[in-house]
Amino acid sequence: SGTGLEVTLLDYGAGNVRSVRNALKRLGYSIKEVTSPQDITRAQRLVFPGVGAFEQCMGTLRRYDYVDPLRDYIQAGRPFLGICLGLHMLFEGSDENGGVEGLGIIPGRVTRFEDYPGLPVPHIGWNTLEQRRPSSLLADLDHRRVYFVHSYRATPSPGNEDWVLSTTEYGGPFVSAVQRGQAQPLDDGHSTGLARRVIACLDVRANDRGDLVVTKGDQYDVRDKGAEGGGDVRNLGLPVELAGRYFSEGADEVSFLNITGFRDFPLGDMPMLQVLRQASEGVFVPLTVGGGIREFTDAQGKFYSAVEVAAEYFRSGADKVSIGSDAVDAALQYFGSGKQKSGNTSIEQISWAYGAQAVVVSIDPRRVYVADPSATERPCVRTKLPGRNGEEYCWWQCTVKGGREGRDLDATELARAAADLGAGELLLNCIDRDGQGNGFDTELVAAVSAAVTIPVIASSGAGTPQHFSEVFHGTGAAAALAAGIFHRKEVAISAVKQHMHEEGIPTRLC
Ligand code: 1PR
Repeated sequence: SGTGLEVTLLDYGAGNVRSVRNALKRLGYSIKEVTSPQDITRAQRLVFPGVGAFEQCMGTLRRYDYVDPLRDYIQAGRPFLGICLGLHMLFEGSDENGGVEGLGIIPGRVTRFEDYPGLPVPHIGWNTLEQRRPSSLLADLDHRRVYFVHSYRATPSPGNEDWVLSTTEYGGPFVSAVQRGQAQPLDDGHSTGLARRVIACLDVRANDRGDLVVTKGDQYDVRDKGAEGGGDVRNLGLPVELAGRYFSEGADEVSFLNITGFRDFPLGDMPMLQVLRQASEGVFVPLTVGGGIREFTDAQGKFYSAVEVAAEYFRSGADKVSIGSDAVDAALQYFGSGKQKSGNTSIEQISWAYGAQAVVVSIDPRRVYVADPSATERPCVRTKLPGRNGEEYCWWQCTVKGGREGRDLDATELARAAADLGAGELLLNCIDRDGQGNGFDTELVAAVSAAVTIPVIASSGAGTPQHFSEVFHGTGAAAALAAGIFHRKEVAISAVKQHMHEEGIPTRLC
């Protein structure tokens, strides 16, 4: 506990620092912001939660003349906690953004993970710290798993071995923590390695009275069947309350999807930003927000870039943003120009500014059956679940605007384009399975996870804990997401994880 103590926080304005702020407050610290180089020099304990891309981070430190005071402060051995980029920038430099120099305090460079089969990049999720030397710093960690989300890492070498406190295994060891100091090694006998994630998803929209509620569709239809067609928007609870419940029940991440974001100006949607701000005060697992992440011109003619829209969500507590409809347009533009990267799509711009790990592309596909692959130009697979007329082949048509309009693009094509443009993860829904409770579309998940080297989140259709082991055993999914069964308390997150553990699937048991 830090009751009564002051922490100086170096927030240089990129990414989500709110979670660190909230954690410090929860521990009882008061927070002083760095607003001048002198604030660094005078700090008693300095926390640097580096978020985003290396060049943005170092560029901002240089612009505000923070580099020398920061280097002097750390070299003097004064209390410093660097998180993520706050660790990376201690090294000599990084290959990210074409090569950028760091503070040069620890020997070694930060390089990109190499592509190994079955190991998607970015490395995302709860992985284990292998302690290299005694330290009390890690003593309170439950089961030694912590959450990672990054494409770049430093590796241990003879030059930096005095610094390395822990390494983590992902296609070889990388440096996950460094320390100047001592204490006890840990061995608690729990499973190790990157855990497969279980994600709770909240589809959020305003009901007919204008209140923001968590809703849930059947194949994307979120209205109860009324006497004359569309009834009320289903209300399964309040977003902040449900997010808090899922955090305490052991969800590895929580996602909010503003499902009508495609038609409203998201920055006008203050309640959604408010939801994020409140949720991030009590939810200490990563939060993703989707819906309406794209550039926008408001009614007064003021233009907002996709990066500005995303920035507002990051500032409000989101760790990642999820792009749906706009990613489909970007992929069509990409294929239309012979796989040229224009640099002006929302995926590219947000990825450049905040790093690939902050950009999720949400795919909303629907099965299209064909009797023969020659009947379509889209890539087909032979399916074990033939269509109504006995068709043995299918492809998965991408849609926009919450499934309202289809495009001539297969889910695997969108996946490849998104990954090439800089997305760090795919949220793979399936309209046919959404809300049906009869399991994930494992054929779809297998096809998409085989098409890319970034992590794929399987979504839509979970009805039982067995559906999770089915998708993890049968496909390359890195995570699985569910909504309805958790909202209606039909299956507990702990029951899913217990089942995964019994099936030998690495999971973070709480
Ligand atoms: O297009 O960038 O504005 O983003 C809109 C976002 O909202 C997309 O991520 C899209 O998936 C989502 N969305 C739009 N309409 C709906 C709808 O349901 N009418 N929801 C919608 C997507 C699917 C999952 C759901 C899983 C699991 N919902 O989020 O949570 O299918 O459900 P289950 O476990 O109950 O089967 P843009």
